[in-house]
Amino acid sequence: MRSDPTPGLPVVARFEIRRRGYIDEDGILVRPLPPKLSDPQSMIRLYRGMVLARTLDAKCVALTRQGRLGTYATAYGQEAVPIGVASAMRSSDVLVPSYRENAALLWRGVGVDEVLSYYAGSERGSNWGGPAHDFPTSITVGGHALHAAGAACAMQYRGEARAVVCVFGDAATSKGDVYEAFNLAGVWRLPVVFVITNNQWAISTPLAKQTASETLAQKGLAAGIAVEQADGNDVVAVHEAVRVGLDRARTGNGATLVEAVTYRLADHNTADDARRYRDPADVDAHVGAEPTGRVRRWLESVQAWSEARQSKLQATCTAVVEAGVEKLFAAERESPSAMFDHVYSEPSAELARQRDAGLRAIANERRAKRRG
Ligand SMILES: Cc1ncc(C[n+]2csc(CCOP(=O)(O)OP(=O)(O)O)c2C)c(N)n1
Ligand SMILES: [Mg+2]
Repeated sequence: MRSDPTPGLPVVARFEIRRRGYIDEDGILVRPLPPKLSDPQSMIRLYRGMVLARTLDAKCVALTRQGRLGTYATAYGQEAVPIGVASAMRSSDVLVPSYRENAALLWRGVGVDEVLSYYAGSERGSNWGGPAHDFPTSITVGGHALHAAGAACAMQYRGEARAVVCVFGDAATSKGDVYEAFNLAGVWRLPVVFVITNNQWAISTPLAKQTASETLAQKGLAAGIAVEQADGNDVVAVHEAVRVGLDRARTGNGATLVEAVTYRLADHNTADDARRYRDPADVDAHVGAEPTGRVRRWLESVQAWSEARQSKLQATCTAVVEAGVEKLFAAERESPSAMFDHVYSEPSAELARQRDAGLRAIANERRAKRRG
């Protein structure tokens, strides 16, 4: 605590932040694995989820470079967060994701083609075959924390044994929306788990320029929320931290804030070039801690992995991604009016006016093109 108290004043409160971790960078256990994740098969599932996400991300960057997909933000080096989160959830729980949680969407049953549709500008990308109660991806930084608190409020009101998990970045924790969501979740003991993906960067702003807080987890303390930090490159640590939070939420014991500490190895997104503001040596210093290698090393140490299994897994993930890409581009093109269809159940007069004007303009343009 950065204070210089007058001597003799009594201490009225003390706080501490604990950090959770199981597998270190070398794949060595620093504490015993939780019972449900201690068998290699369940670790292989988590590993597969992360490798699939990385494969999808690499493909999406390539498609963007070819002009076939819109701007895309990868989760390269951060895959343990969405997979740790999703693997701890039940399908009846509600995920309120930001734009780096595609791995969680896949885990929860959203198709590769559906994830891609979002970045291809189609409304189908938010109307998926995964849980219909999950929220669409929030590009708006931090605004969705309020929706998460609202959804948790509804669950509490109805007496349901479900919970909400809301994921956002380090920069989101400097926003009023997020503090307000924490406050409501604390005072009403809402069944919600907030997960901060602390990847050290907000586009070109490093964490130290964004907040003077020692940890981001402590931002929940003032709201009376249970908080902890997790090694965000350790999929087991993220999974357990979220699982404990979900148990707390479902048993009526209130909200949790998990700060998952990781590092953004890639550019912010495909419209960014991080070399303009970030020393590549900083990136190099974090590569060794990335989340997939350590799980692989652990699996190898218990003789549950081999080069052959790795090749097979990679081939499967590539095939899944390629099939999704094919499905995306084979799909019938959506009418431009679709972008207005899901704003309200009934369009307002102003929205209808905009839609009709837009459709008329497109029709005129097409007619003009035909005339040559
Ligand atoms: C409300 C709002 N303000 C600004 C932006 C522009 N913006 C997009 S991503 C981003 C940085 C977010 O950083 P962080 O929360 O750490 O998430 P990360 O991208 O690192 O995962 C900003 C400022 C936005 N999308 N929404
Ligand atoms: Mg960030």
